[in-house]
Amino acid sequence: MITLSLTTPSNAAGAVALVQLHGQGVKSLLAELCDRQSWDDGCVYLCDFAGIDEGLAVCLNDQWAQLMPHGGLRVIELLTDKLISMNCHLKPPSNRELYPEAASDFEADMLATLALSPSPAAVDLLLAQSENWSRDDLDFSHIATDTQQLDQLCHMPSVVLVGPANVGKSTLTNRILGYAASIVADLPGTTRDWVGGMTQLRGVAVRWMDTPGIRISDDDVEQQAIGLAKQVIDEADVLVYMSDLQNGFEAANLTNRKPDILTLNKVDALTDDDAAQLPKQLLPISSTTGQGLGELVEAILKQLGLHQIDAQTPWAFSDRLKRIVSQRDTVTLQQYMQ
Ligand SMILES: Nc1nc2c(ncn2[C@@H]2O[C@H](COP(=O)(O)OP(=O)(O)OP(=O)(O)O)[C@@H](O)[C@H]2O)c(=O)[nH]1
Ligand SMILES: [Mg+2]
Repeated sequence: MITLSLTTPSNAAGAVALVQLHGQGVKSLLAELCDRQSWDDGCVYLCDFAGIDEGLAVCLNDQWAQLMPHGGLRVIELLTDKLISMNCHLKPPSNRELYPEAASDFEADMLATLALSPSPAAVDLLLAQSENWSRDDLDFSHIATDTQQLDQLCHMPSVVLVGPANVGKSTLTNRILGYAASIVADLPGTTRDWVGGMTQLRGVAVRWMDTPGIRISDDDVEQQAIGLAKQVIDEADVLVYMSDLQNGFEAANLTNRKPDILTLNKVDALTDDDAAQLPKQLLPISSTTGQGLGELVEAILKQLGLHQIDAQTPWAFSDRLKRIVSQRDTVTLQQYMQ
C-alpha cells in the first residue's frame, strides 16, 4: 500500500503543491504515472503527471517520493483522484513527513510545535528540549505540573482588562499594543465594544482585550456591548481589573469572574506619600506615564505561570510526550527520540 499525503497547500490554492508518496512500490507507481522507467535516488526530473500537469518529481529512496505539481485546486484534485485510482491511500501527513529533515519523531513534533508557536519565548525552550529530555536525572513528577502552563506558549492566552468607565483602560491598551486600537476620551462610556490585539509580554504572546467600562446605564447599545464583553471576561485566562482614585472596586462584583489582578490607575496624580499609603493588594500604575507597567506585566506572567521560564525545563509539548509522562515510560521516550 502506498500512502499519499498533500503537504502544501492545505485545502487552498498555492504556487506549487508538495505531494508525498510513501510505501513499497513507489518507483513503479512513478514509472506508470510519469511514463519514465529510470528513477535515481535524489535526482529531480521534470515530468508529465499523466497528462494532468507538468512538474517536478524526485525519489528520495525506494519507499519515498515527492511530486511538485502546480498548486491550483483543480490540478491537485485531478492528480489526487488519479493516484487514488492507482491504489494510493490518502492520509493526512504525519509530522515526520512534513519535516523530513527531522532526525526523530520527537524532533519532527518539536519542529511542528515550533511552527505553531507565536511566542518568541517558546523558540529557545523548544530548541533546548532534545537536551532536556535526554538528561539522566529526568524527574517525571516535576514535568507533569509544569507542562500545562508552558502549553500556553502555543495557544496564546487572553488577558482581559475590565473596570469602571473612564478609568484609563483604553489608554493602557493602546500603550501595551503599541498602536491606537481603542478610542481614548475623557468621557465615560467611550469604548462601546471589546477591542483586542496581539502583543508580547516579555516574549510571551498574548491576546490583549479592552472592554467597555462596566456601569449601569439606560443606554441599550451600551448594555448590549457590556453583555457581549461578559463572555470575553468569563473566558479570560487573566482578568485584570482597573480602577482609579475616583472609582472604587465595587464594580468588580458585577462580573461573574473574580479578577486576578487589581490595578489602580492614574497614580501620576498622587504624591509619593499618598502612593505609599495604598493598600498592598492594589498595583499602582499610570497608563499615561508607564509607571508600574513592568510590575503589571510580571503579575500577568506570574498569573499565567510563565514568569520564570527556564530553558532547561523539560516541556511535554506533544501528545506523545504527555502520554509518556503520565505512564512514566522511559523506554517509549527513548524510541521516540531515536
Ligand atoms: N492622569 C492620568 N490620566 C489618564 C491615565 N490613563 C487615562 N487617563 C485619562 O482618562 C481618560 C479616560 O481614558 P480612557 O482610556 O478612555 O478610559 P476608559 O477606561 O477606556 O473609558 P471607557 O471606554 O469609557 O470605559 C482620558 O482623558 C485619559 O487621558 C493616567 O494614567 N493618568
Ligand atoms: Mg475605553
